[in-house]
Amino acid sequence: MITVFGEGRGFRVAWLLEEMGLPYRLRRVDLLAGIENDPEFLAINPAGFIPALQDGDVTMVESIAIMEYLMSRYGPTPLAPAVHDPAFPAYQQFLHLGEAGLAASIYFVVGALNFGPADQRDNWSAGQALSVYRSRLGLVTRQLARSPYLAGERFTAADISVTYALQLAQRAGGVTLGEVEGAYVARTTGRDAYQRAMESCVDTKEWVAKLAAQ
Ligand SMILES: N[C@@H](CCC(=O)N[C@@H](CS)C(=O)NCC(=O)O)C(=O)O
Repeated sequence: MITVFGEGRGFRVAWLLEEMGLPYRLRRVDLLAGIENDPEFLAINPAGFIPALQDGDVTMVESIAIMEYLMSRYGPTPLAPAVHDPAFPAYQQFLHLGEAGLAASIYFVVGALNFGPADQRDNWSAGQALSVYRSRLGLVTRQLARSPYLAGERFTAADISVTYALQLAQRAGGVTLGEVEGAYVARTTGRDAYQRAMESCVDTKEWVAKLAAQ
């Protein structure tokens, strides 16, 4: 049985697993409770961040690498265009830009805004991270003017990667999505597999509800 440790970016993995129809279990990891209190998880990922994956004797971290592993191991799947498919270059680029360009930078803005001391919420590093996020977002906006999904006409794992980042920015990064990005997120999150992942990721669901009530 595939086990996904932790939500946060683990939501991407759960969504992908739902899209692929693969059974999995989610093992809760509570970062706020202090990861030092979770020795079982630290044995899986001594660096203490989420998500992690366990699949038989395979243990992995990094949400995008985990998605690539699952699609290669249990594919082929239309979520990952083949290497000679004309959609492949854009797919590959946006799959990684969703984390390396977007989520990795907005994550620090989210941290500063939600957990930082009041006088540090707008510090230089948070400003730089936001400006990196915005510049990468420009590439997403340009691509969405060309096609409904980031790799073209079809939904792929690149859309899972980027949708997660856009939602993180919108929910907790103080970012308002533009019309094009908003319509895109409505399109990607309207999928049944997204809804099923939301049902199974109870911490994410609870966090989203809490933010919406604020
Ligand atoms: N690039 C990694 C980022 C992982 C990451 O930063 N996860 C956050 C939660 S979504 C976390 O565990 N933060 C606590 C820490 O880094 O110690 C991925 O895509 O999996």
